[in-house]
Amino acid sequence: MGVNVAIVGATGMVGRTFLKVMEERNFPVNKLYLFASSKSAGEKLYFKNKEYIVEELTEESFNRDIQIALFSAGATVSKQFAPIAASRGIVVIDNSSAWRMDENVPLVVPEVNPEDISWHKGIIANPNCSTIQMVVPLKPLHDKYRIKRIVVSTYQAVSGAGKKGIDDLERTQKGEPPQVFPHPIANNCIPHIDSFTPSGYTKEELKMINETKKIMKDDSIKVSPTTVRVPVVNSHSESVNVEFARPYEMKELIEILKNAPGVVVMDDPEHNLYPLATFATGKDEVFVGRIRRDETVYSGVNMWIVADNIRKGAATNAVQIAELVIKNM
Ligand code: 2RA
Repeated sequence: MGVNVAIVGATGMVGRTFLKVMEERNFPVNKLYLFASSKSAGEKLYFKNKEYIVEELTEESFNRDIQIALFSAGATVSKQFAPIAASRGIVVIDNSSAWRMDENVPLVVPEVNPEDISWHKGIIANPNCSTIQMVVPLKPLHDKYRIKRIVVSTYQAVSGAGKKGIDDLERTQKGEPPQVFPHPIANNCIPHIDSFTPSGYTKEELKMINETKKIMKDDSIKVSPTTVRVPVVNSHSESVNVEFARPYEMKELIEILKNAPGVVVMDDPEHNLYPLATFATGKDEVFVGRIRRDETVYSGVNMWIVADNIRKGAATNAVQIAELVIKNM
C-alpha cells in the first residue's frame, strides 16, 4: 500500500520532475492528484504510463484523502495554500522560499539533517538549490574539521528560473531582447539572481548564508556568497573556498568526501576530469572536483561543486524528504 500524493505546480519544470523522480525511485504512490493554476488545468501528465488530468488548485483541493503534498508553485501560492493543506493533516513539502526560515518549519537536506523531519508541524521546507548542493559535501567536513568560513561563487543555470529561463537563453541567443533576466543571458554572466536587498547582496545570496546556518545548525559558520547566472541550460556549478578551524590531511579529506552520502568525487586533473554541468544533468548526486589546498590560510580547501539544480536542487531532495516522512509515519 502506498500513500496518496498531491503535486501542486505539477506542470512546471520541478513539478514534472517530481513525477519522473517518484517513478524512478518507485515511490509508493497510491492515489495521485495533480494541481496547477487555472491556466494549466486540463493538461494531461503521465505517471507510470497512466494519464492524469491536471486540476485547478483551490482551497477545496485538499478536502481529499491526501497524506503528502509536494509544492513547487512559488512562494505566494505556498503562503496561501500550504497552511490549508497542513490544517487537513497533510504533510506539505514545499520547494519555495516561503517557509524556509520560519522557526516552526524544518529545512531539510536528507543527507545532512534527516533528524529535523521529526519536529515538523505539517510543513517541511526544501532548501534553495544552490544551498543544497553546497551543504551535502560540506557537512561531513564540518563535522570533522569545523568550518569557520565559506567563500562561494555560483555559476547558476537558466533552468533555475524555470522553463521561461531556458526560453530567455534561446531568445537572447537569437539576438532578441530579454524578457526574464535583466540583461541578455546569451554570452553573459549576470551577477544578479533574485532581487537586491539594501545590503547590496541579492536574496539568492542571503538564502545561501541563512539556509546554510539553519541546515547545519551552526550560526557561527560565515558564508560570503556571490551568485551569478550563466548561459548554461541546466545544473549549477559552484567555486567553494572553505576555511576550517582544525588542520586536515588531504588524503583523509578526500576519503571523507568519497564516503559522504550523495557525493561523488570526480577529481583527476591529469585526465581533465572534473565535474561539468552537462555530466551532472539528469543525475541525483552532488559532484565534487578540483579539490586543492588553499595555501593562503592556516587550514583551507578549494573545490568545484556541480549538481542538477532541478533534481538534487529541488525535486529529488523533496522526494527524499517524502521518503523520510513515510518512514516516520
Ligand atoms: C535559481 N535558485 O537558480 C534559484 C531557483 N530556486 O534561480
